[in-house]
Amino acid sequence: MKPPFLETEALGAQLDDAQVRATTTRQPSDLTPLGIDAAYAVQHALLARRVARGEKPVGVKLGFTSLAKARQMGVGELIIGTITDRMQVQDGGTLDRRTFIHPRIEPEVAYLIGRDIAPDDPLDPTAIVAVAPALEIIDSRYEDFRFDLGDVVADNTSAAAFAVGPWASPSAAGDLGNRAVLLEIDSRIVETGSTAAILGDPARALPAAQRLGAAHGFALRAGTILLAGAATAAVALPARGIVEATITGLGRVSVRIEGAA
Ligand code: OOG
Ligand code: MG
Repeated sequence: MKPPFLETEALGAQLDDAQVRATTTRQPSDLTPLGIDAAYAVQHALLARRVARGEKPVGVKLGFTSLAKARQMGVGELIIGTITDRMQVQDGGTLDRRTFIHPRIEPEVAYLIGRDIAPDDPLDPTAIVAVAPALEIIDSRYEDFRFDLGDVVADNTSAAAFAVGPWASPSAAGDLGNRAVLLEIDSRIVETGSTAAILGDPARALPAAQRLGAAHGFALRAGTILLAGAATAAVALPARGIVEATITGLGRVSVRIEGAA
């Protein structure tokens, strides 16, 4: 069932304003849980506002691809969101902690899609032309970082910022099914895991994105960055310092956090 237009726009505006002002807002589910189609409609309305301000979508992200994340947040279904050019920070670049509410950071694998993929195209792993280690900053716009499935989908899957490390060709990167993942803050290890935590093998991210994208209105075009989902639980972003993710045999990516008092 399609949600009423006005309600979709109002919720999109509410979440968009919360992000812009770096303040929390109420969970829609506190009143009535959003159905999945209604939730994606809100997410698309929220993205349309960002696009109207000049932002360009550059990719999609998957959420809850790992058990660690699903357990941490109490949501067990795969979700998809949009990442934009405004959210991207260069590898080694600086993020201002004050632009976020209660940010967390997590190590991910990023894929680069090399050609347009139509919703009913057969699965084709050669559509991936590059792969890289990545960091995602998530920042739920909801009080206490608490949400149900509909809430988090409406909030663009908590997407806030991301960085992608050096791209490698898939053949040079080799099988990424089980590589060690390290998350470090100022050279102190805060999380360890394996790429196997991502859907059993992050190579499953493309088929998952194709399926979710087709179901919920996300285009996978040439040049799309695909964030495959966290390999470990997310950790609170420090007030300042350097956060680095390392994936064995693939490389490392870092961001510097500044701005907090
Ligand atoms: C939702 C986003 C989940 C991931 O990698 O699993 C996600 C959240 O945890 O706030 O990005
Ligand atoms: Mg993530």
